[in-house]
Amino acid sequence: MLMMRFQSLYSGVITISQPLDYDDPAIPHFWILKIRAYDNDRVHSTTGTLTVILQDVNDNPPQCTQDRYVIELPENPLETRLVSLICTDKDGTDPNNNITYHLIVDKFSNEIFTLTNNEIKPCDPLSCQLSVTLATIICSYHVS
Ligand SMILES: [Ca+2]
Ligand SMILES: [Ca+2]
Repeated sequence: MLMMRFQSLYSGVITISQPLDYDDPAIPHFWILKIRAYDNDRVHSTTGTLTVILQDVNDNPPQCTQDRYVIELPENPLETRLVSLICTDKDGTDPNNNITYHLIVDKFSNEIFTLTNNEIKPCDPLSCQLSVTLATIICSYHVS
Protein backbone atom coordinates (compact mmCIF):
# COMPACT_ATOMS: atom_id res chain seq x y z
CA MET A 1 0.00 0.00 0.00
CA LEU A 2 1.99 2.99 -1.27
CA MET A 3 0.37 6.24 -0.19
CA MET A 4 3.18 8.67 -0.95
CA ARG A 5 4.51 9.82 -4.27
CA PHE A 6 6.91 12.30 -5.76
CA GLN A 7 5.09 15.37 -6.95
CA SER A 8 7.30 15.28 -10.02
CA LEU A 9 10.51 13.54 -10.97
CA TYR A 10 12.42 16.85 -10.90
CA SER A 11 11.07 18.71 -7.87
CA GLY A 12 12.03 16.31 -5.10
CA VAL A 13 8.73 17.17 -3.35
CA ILE A 14 7.02 14.16 -1.82
CA THR A 15 3.27 14.26 -1.24
CA ILE A 16 0.69 11.84 0.05
CA SER A 17 -1.73 10.39 -2.43
CA GLN A 18 -4.68 10.04 -0.03
CA PRO A 19 -5.74 11.12 3.49
CA LEU A 20 -4.08 9.16 6.29
CA ASP A 21 -6.30 8.32 9.27
CA TYR A 22 -4.25 7.35 12.33
CA ASP A 23 -7.32 5.66 13.84
CA ASP A 24 -7.85 3.34 10.87
CA PRO A 25 -6.26 0.01 11.87
CA ALA A 26 -5.42 -0.65 8.23
CA ILE A 27 -3.15 2.41 8.07
CA PRO A 28 0.45 2.02 9.31
CA HIS A 29 1.75 4.64 11.75
CA PHE A 30 5.16 5.05 10.12
CA TRP A 31 6.98 4.49 6.88
CA ILE A 32 10.65 4.37 5.95
CA LEU A 33 11.15 5.48 2.37
CA LYS A 34 14.37 4.97 0.46
CA ILE A 35 15.14 7.66 -2.06
CA ARG A 36 17.75 7.82 -4.78
CA ALA A 37 18.74 11.02 -6.56
CA TYR A 38 20.52 10.96 -9.94
CA ASP A 39 22.46 13.56 -11.82
CA ASN A 40 22.28 14.12 -15.54
CA ASP A 41 22.24 10.89 -17.57
CA ARG A 42 22.34 8.95 -14.30
CA VAL A 43 26.12 9.06 -14.14
CA HIS A 44 26.15 9.49 -10.36
CA SER A 45 23.60 8.96 -7.63
CA THR A 46 23.12 9.13 -3.92
CA THR A 47 20.58 7.59 -1.61
CA GLY A 48 18.78 8.72 1.47
CA THR A 49 15.93 7.69 3.69
CA LEU A 50 12.83 9.51 4.77
CA THR A 51 11.06 8.34 7.91
CA VAL A 52 7.45 9.48 8.13
CA ILE A 53 5.72 9.18 11.50
CA LEU A 54 1.94 9.64 11.50
CA GLN A 55 0.64 11.45 14.59
CA ASP A 56 -2.79 11.07 16.13
CA VAL A 57 -5.02 14.16 16.38
CA ASN A 58 -8.19 14.50 18.41
CA ASP A 59 -10.65 14.11 15.54
CA ASN A 60 -13.19 11.68 17.02
CA PRO A 61 -15.83 12.39 19.71
CA PRO A 62 -16.57 9.85 22.45
CA GLN A 63 -19.27 7.34 21.60
CA CYS A 64 -21.44 5.67 24.26
CA THR A 65 -23.09 2.30 23.95
CA GLN A 66 -26.47 4.00 24.34
CA ASP A 67 -27.68 7.53 23.64
CA ARG A 68 -30.60 7.20 26.03
CA TYR A 69 -31.10 5.23 29.24
CA VAL A 70 -34.49 4.63 30.87
CA ILE A 71 -34.45 3.25 34.41
CA GLU A 72 -37.35 2.44 36.69
CA LEU A 73 -36.20 3.38 40.17
CA PRO A 74 -37.88 2.10 43.34
CA GLU A 75 -38.21 4.64 46.15
CA ASN A 76 -35.45 5.02 48.76
CA PRO A 77 -32.69 3.76 46.50
CA LEU A 78 -29.82 5.49 48.31
CA GLU A 79 -26.31 4.31 47.45
CA THR A 80 -27.55 2.16 44.61
CA ARG A 81 -25.74 2.32 41.33
CA LEU A 82 -28.23 3.14 38.60
CA VAL A 83 -26.06 2.72 35.55
CA SER A 84 -22.44 2.55 34.49
CA LEU A 85 -21.94 4.48 31.30
CA ILE A 86 -19.75 2.74 28.77
CA CYS A 87 -18.23 5.18 26.34
CA THR A 88 -15.18 4.88 24.14
CA ASP A 89 -13.21 7.22 21.94
CA LYS A 90 -11.88 6.01 18.61
CA ASP A 91 -8.78 8.21 18.75
CA GLY A 92 -5.70 6.07 19.10
CA THR A 93 -3.61 7.82 21.74
CA ASP A 94 -3.77 9.52 25.11
CA PRO A 95 -4.95 12.25 25.75
CA ASN A 96 -7.07 12.22 22.56
CA ASN A 97 -9.04 9.24 23.82
CA ASN A 98 -9.35 10.22 27.49
CA ILE A 99 -12.98 10.30 28.60
CA THR A 100 -14.40 12.16 31.58
CA TYR A 101 -18.05 12.14 32.57
CA HIS A 102 -20.06 15.16 33.72
CA LEU A 103 -23.68 15.71 34.59
CA ILE A 104 -24.90 18.66 32.59
CA VAL A 105 -25.65 21.44 35.04
CA ASP A 106 -29.28 21.20 36.06
CA LYS A 107 -30.40 22.46 39.46
CA PHE A 108 -32.91 19.62 39.89
CA SER A 109 -31.15 16.46 38.73
CA ASN A 110 -27.75 17.46 40.15
CA GLU A 111 -29.26 17.55 43.64
CA ILE A 112 -30.73 14.07 43.25
CA PHE A 113 -28.07 12.16 41.33
CA THR A 114 -24.32 11.93 41.49
CA LEU A 115 -21.94 10.94 38.77
CA THR A 116 -18.62 9.49 39.88
CA ASN A 117 -16.31 8.34 37.12
CA ASN A 118 -18.86 6.63 34.91
CA GLU A 119 -21.42 5.60 37.56
CA ILE A 120 -24.66 7.47 38.17
CA LYS A 121 -26.17 7.01 41.65
CA PRO A 122 -28.79 8.70 43.75
CA CYS A 123 -27.09 11.34 45.88
CA ASP A 124 -25.83 10.67 49.39
CA PRO A 125 -28.38 10.83 52.22
CA LEU A 126 -27.22 14.17 53.61
CA SER A 127 -27.51 15.91 50.25
CA CYS A 128 -30.88 14.32 49.59
CA GLN A 129 -32.28 15.45 52.94
CA LEU A 130 -31.13 18.97 52.24
CA SER A 131 -32.74 18.81 48.85
CA VAL A 132 -36.03 17.49 50.23
CA THR A 133 -36.05 20.15 52.95
CA LEU A 134 -35.44 22.84 50.42
CA ALA A 135 -38.16 21.46 48.16
CA THR A 136 -40.60 21.36 51.07
CA ILE A 137 -39.88 24.94 51.99
CA ILE A 138 -40.39 26.08 48.44
CA CYS A 139 -43.64 24.13 48.15
CA SER A 140 -44.95 25.53 51.44
CA TYR A 141 -44.13 29.00 50.30
CA HIS A 142 -46.09 28.55 47.06
CA VAL A 143 -49.08 26.93 48.81
CA SER A 144 -49.48 29.62 51.44
CA1 LIG B 1 -11.34 12.09 20.89
CA1 LIG C 1 -7.41 10.58 15.81
